[in-house]
Amino acid sequence: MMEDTIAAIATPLGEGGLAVIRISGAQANQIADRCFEPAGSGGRRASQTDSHTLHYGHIKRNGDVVDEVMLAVLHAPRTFTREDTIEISCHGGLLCAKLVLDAVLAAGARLAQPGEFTKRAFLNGRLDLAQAEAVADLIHARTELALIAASEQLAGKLSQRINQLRDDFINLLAHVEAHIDFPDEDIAPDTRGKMTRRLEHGVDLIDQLLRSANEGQILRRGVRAAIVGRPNVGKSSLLNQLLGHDRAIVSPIPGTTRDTIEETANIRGLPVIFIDTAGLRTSVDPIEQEGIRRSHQSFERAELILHVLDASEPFTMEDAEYLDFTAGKKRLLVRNKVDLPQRLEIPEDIACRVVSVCSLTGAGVEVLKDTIKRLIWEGEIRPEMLQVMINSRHQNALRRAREAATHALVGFRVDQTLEVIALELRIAVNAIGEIVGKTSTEDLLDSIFSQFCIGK
Ligand SMILES: Nc1nc2c(ncn2[C@@H]2O[C@H](COP(=O)(O)OP(=O)(O)OP(=O)(O)O)[C@@H](O)[C@H]2O)c(=O)[nH]1
Ligand SMILES: [Mg+2]
Repeated sequence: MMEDTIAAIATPLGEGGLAVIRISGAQANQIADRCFEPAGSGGRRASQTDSHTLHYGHIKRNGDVVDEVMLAVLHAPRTFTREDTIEISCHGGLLCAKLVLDAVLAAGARLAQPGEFTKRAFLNGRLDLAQAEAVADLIHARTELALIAASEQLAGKLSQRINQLRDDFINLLAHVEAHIDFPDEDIAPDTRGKMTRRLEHGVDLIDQLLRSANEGQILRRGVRAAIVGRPNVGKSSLLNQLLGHDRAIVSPIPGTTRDTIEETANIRGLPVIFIDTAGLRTSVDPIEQEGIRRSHQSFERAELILHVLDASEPFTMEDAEYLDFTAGKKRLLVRNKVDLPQRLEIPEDIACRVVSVCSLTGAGVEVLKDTIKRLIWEGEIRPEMLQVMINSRHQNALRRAREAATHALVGFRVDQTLEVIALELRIAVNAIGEIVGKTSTEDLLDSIFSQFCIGK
């Protein structure tokens, strides 16, 4: 498959000033020669020009001009995929880009699969697997912090740590195997002790990396926060305040919000997906009933609950029911409408943080944001934490490595045979290697790269 030359639109589909079509593979220059005609007498064909140069001309198909473009020629190996690469900047808009792509395909390229450019970068040794994943994270980053974390990973900070860990285990394994090969030489007790300590150290390092997993999850995919409460207490108004724009319809009529509305906001650097829900109440309206059913679902999937109360009304039975529902979740009581005469008394036995806001004016919303941030993320976000944010695939591999390493450790302590210890160490080495792609199967690669978008 690597023999093919692939092409795809690398920019998002939609209207824009420019679109970029990317071509990569051994035939990239020849394909460009077939469909690109340089303007002016001095213009040279892609295959005859220097690397990293830009050319003005036209994309043609069957003799007709398709578009006026700039064509970048990048010769292997100094390219993202380490293959010959052509990047055509054409006019934006769906149709232009598609026609140029069609011309490129007609000239001999094959349409790339999602993530195939990055997969080639990996297979050609330009990136390791953790770095390739960082490319996807970089593209999907929703906050600046997530972006920093992804760039650190792309720069190889995580890979360095993983490679070092793997080297340590390989060293240890080599030691153990040397003793298996020369069974006459007994392992001195202090050698066994040294090996045990090195292994313990390795397990410590794995634990440190595993601890960063939760934080990595939060930065990557955000935290789901459901805004719940009785009808008309101001849930949608609060959502709009948190987002900073009028996303949801607000009205004095109870039961305004029917469907659940999801929108991501950047809360002190953390991506938080707020979900505005229909106020729960007994209703005969089938549409509202469906909305209420969806609210229940959002409840269950949310990691954080913002329970909104109307401060101008007394505490009701329904409010108490909500509190029963959400018991066991991270939650926050939001006392809304503090601008009106106050009649709300929150029962004292409710141990829950309370923040007062006015969703009409936005008063108190900044304090609310601080409180949300503290509930999701304790302490500071330190730069060194961002270097090694691991994702769930890494987490899974590290867990397996940890389990095997622990078995090996027990093996040392109970004088297990060296063969058994070596077996466990090898499992650990392989599991750690999966993270950077040193031990990878075709299935694993497919599952990772298929999560990319086409053109990446
Ligand atoms: N005075 C005052 N009115 C508010 C405040 N927040 C919301 N309101 C008003 O309360 C009414 C209901 O607001 P919504 O945001 O639609 O309430 P909701 O909880 O989303 O209501 P449903 O979607 O029907 O469940 C609207 O008329 C808002 O203008 C506030 O802080 N002070
Ligand atoms: Mg609403």
